[in-house]
Amino acid sequence: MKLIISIVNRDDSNALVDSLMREGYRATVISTTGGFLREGNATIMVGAEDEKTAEVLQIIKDGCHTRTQYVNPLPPVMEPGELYMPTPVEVQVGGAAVFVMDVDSFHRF
Ligand code: 2BA
Ligand code: 2BA
Repeated sequence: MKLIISIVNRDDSNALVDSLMREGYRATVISTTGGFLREGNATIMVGAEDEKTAEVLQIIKDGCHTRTQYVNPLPPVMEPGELYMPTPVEVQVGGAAVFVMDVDSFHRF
């Protein structure tokens, strides 16, 4: 069995979970925050049989869209009297950051 952990844009998470459910997978959704943008995203955990991994990855790939977002970088250390004009930088956000892990055992009690 594998545990597939995917960090996705919050806007994509509902439709993605719907797609996973439609295909008979089980999932758990956790509300998370990205360390860089400090914006809410969603972490979706799917426990699935090894041979189903490719299909789960394909559903995630199909359900997540890459976006361009502009962020203001953290300001540098300033001397008194210095002026800092923030210049937004472009970052690519999403589709999904996915980790696949081996599961030693799975129990339901
Ligand atoms: P954030 O940390 O908020 O990052 C949002 C996007 O900002 C990233 O998109 C990436 O394009 C950019 N970014 C992040 N850290 C950066 C840095 N140090 N320098 C320059 N640009 C940076 P994604 O790579 O698609 O990641 C989306 C979210 O997935 C991330 O949100 C984070 O919550 C998670 N994530 C991505 N890679 C991860 C990893 N290796 N470990 C844990 N979480 C990860
Ligand atoms: P839920 O997804 O809200 O599922 C609640 C209960 O509904 C499940 O209880 C199960 O009896 C049923 N169920 C869920 N998905 C189903 C499906 N695709 N087909 C038929 N029945 C389904 P539990 O199996 O005891 O799961 C309780 C909670 O544990 C789940 O809440 C989910 O958050 C998590 N979970 C269970 N198995 C998981 C897995 N393989 N991967 C990720 N999360 C899992």
